[in-house]
Amino acid sequence: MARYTGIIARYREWLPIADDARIVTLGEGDTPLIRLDRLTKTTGRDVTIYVKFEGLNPTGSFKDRGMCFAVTKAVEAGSQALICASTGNTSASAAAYAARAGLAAFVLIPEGKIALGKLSQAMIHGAVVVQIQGNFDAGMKLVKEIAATTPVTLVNSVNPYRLQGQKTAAFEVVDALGFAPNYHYLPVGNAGNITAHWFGYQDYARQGRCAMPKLVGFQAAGAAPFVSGKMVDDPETIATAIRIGHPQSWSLAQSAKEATGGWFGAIDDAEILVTQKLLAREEGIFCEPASAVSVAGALHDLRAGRIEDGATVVCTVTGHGLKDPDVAIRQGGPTELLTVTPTLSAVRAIILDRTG
Ligand code: AN7
Repeated sequence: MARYTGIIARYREWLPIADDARIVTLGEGDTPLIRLDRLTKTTGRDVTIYVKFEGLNPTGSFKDRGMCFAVTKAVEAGSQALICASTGNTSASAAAYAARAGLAAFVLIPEGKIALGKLSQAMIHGAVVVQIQGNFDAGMKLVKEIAATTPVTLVNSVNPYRLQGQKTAAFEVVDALGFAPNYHYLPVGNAGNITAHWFGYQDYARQGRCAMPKLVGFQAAGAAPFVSGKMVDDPETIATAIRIGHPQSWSLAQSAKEATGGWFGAIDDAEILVTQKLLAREEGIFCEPASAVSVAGALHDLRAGRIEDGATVVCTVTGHGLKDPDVAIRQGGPTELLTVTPTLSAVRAIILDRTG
């Protein structure tokens, strides 16, 4: 088998790219589709649930698919610099792909509201990190204006190439299963990813490769404009990745929902944390808080009887848990980190206590 070299090589015929283009790749994509055996059993329902673990991309989130394509197209256009606003993952991915391409990267992040792992990524890859005293939505407004008047390429998901790259995740699901799931759950912030999945499934459906799944988007309760039907000015959630009140792909995501017969829902912070821990402890899947929202949504809808027996459900888990070590450590609680003298008796006492 040939060496895997990323989403453009794998899905070139489905992407608008010239034959002689210089491809900027870190081997993104080809992420595992993991069946949730233990968690599915707890629902008592006859369904099959898979996680598409996008946290296993090169920078630890699904953004790498879109960034690979957007940066490849930026290089093709002769761009020298990238810019984005970000809740963290986009900045990490932009910084890495910019480094790979030899471009400058400028990233605007909300001060104090980005997970530690993401900040470390943007910094080590050499991006110019600008913290703004405002939220993601304020940063987004700024970078759009700057990109319109300055020679920098905007690589947020309003850049259409981002969604083209990200649609390859839907292709992989169908290629892995041999069919499309009945339901595909995604965490929603700007709604770029749910839109990209709609594009991907549409591409395959048009060629008769699959039927359309219902696309279901879940948000954090404190940042859920798609559920309330109106923009949120002060979004707040522990899932900082999706702390977004003014989604950029508003109407496209509404269309994705309506065209596929899907819906939107919300999960509060307490349930987000419970689900993050469940995935880690019952299935060995460590995701960041925002990513647990898709699985929480599916479990919620299963309990509510909204999904029929026999259904196949895919939940996209968008980012790796190592992105946000602070939340993970707080999830453990003080009683789970033990300190003892380095003696046989002390260690043995703990083990006997916990296995007895
Ligand atoms: C882990 O990095 O918007 O609905 O600036 O990092 O396509 O916006 C991140 C979004 C879900 C939501 N899960 O995806 C950013 C940013 C994780 C994320 C989303 C994000 P979209």
